[in-house]
Amino acid sequence: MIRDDEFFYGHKACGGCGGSLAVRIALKVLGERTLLTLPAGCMSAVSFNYPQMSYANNAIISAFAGTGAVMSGLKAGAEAMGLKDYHVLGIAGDGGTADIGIQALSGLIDRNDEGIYICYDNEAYMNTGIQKSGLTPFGATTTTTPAVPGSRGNIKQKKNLFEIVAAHGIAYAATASVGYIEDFAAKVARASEVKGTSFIHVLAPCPTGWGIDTSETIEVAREVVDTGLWYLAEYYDGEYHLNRRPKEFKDVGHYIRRQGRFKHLKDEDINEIIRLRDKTWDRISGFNTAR
Ligand SMILES: Cc1ncc(C[n+]2csc(CCOP(=O)(O)OP(=O)(O)O)c2C)c(N)n1
Ligand code: SF4
Ligand SMILES: [Mg+2]
Repeated sequence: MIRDDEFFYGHKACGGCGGSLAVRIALKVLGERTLLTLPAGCMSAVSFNYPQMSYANNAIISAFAGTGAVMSGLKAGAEAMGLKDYHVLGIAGDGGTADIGIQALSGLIDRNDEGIYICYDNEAYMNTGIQKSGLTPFGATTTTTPAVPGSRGNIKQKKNLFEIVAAHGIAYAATASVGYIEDFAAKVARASEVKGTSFIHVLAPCPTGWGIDTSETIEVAREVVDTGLWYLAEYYDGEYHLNRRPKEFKDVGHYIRRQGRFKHLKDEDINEIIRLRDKTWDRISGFNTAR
């Protein structure tokens, strides 16, 4: 049950932006009494355009590396002011979370300060023109991993951010996709009930950087889950839980071929992506089944 109220509107995100959908839904779940911090990245660049601000709740833009630290500051400030019934929320991109912000995130979890950290993952530094981040997938072309003749684009795999976070012994962590929006909304609600730090890693396609049509965002965000290239899971009570265990995976080739960022890939590269996926599923198939 989410509110009819909108807390994120009038922003300048591109049509079909998956990140802006994640922000909108998270705020509809959490409501008006949410103290939000965002670092540099698309979701702040499109929304803090003086004299306009696109958040109807309390929101601030912070330094690129600082989301986790600013969340602790917001919590301490709210306590000092004697506020009641509020949420502390940090929303940062993949670069702002898995790369430059990882130290502040680790410190936040270590302190176990109460707040929800959402990483919207569009798989590159989009706001500055599509550079590779630690969460860019194998094979993607970016301006810093360009697909020139004889190259596959990015040769690294995504960091396993979900399990890096879980390894801290966090009370609650989850993966999600804007393609399964009810699942994401339910996870935001669960995260908001945690006494301590909680974390959600939501995959959020970017038509501009991925080379898809603006109408394809949701379809692609579902397909990445249905092909097994992204898994929906939670970590709580010290254990991993899988939300979906597809009996059969959808065609990886179809997912790859529809995106401009992968158009240089050959059949053997797609086979490599399938091999890496299968290796991941060999490992995670031992996860519990989620509640
Ligand atoms: C210390 C610092 N380094 C670099 C930048 C430039 N910068 C601003 S946004 C951005 C990219 C953010 O990427 P990501 O966190 O993935 O968010 P996205 O733009 O993809 O939404 C960069 C490199 C900055 N603002 N501060
Ligand atoms: S570049 Fe991508 S992430 Fe940034 S606003 Fe546009 S669609 Fe959204
Ligand atoms: Mg990004």
